[in-house]
Amino acid sequence: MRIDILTIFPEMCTGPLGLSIIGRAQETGLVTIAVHDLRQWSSDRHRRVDDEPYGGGQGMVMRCEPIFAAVEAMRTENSRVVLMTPQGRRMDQTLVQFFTGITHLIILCGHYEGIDHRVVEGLVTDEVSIGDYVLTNGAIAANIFTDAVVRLLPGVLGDERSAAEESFCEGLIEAPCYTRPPDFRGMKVPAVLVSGHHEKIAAWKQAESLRRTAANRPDLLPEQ
Ligand code: 6GU
Repeated sequence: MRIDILTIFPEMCTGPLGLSIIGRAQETGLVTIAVHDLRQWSSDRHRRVDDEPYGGGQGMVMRCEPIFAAVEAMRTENSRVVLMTPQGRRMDQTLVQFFTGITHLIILCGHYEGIDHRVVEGLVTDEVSIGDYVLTNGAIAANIFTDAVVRLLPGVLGDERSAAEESFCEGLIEAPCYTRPPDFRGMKVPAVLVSGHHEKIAAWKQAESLRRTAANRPDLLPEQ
């Protein structure tokens, strides 16, 4: 998979995506991530990428020209052009899985009050929001989207089971986990986990998973 990220704050993406599991996935060639400064495609004397909104109103709007120039320079027949925007479809694991099947993602990071709507109509294939709250900058959302997609690519997680067994895969929250020591300040690891009894451990995990889902995410429980 190749991912091109277009932003006016490239360092907001290169830092976070260059480390840990996503950083290693890039080093081993499982994914290529290129972060581009949108100002490169501004023909404006001052490299401006924003302007005042028609019809008045608060803030500035991102201009069409640099975004069309950039996307037209990099897209192919296999590209999807994803706009990170709080007005997009709310991301969940099902949407993330859909994007793992795409060979080329171009991610546009919004900023300011918004983006000229001709970009949405003329270039964008998918509008994605990472949740119902507002960020200052789409680059932060692009990191989250990229991380969620790339970690599902074959070979990125060392243990192939990790992605399949984790939270949300079966629609429930995972059971809690523990490591040494068995007693920390009087807080003990549940006895069943150190019992070595695999069936009892599996039953305990199932019950804890249900209990924690009911407490934290009742919306995930199947209808009665
Ligand atoms: Cl994708 N961008 C911004 N600026 N805020 C958001 C978002 C995206 N998703 C949720 N809030």
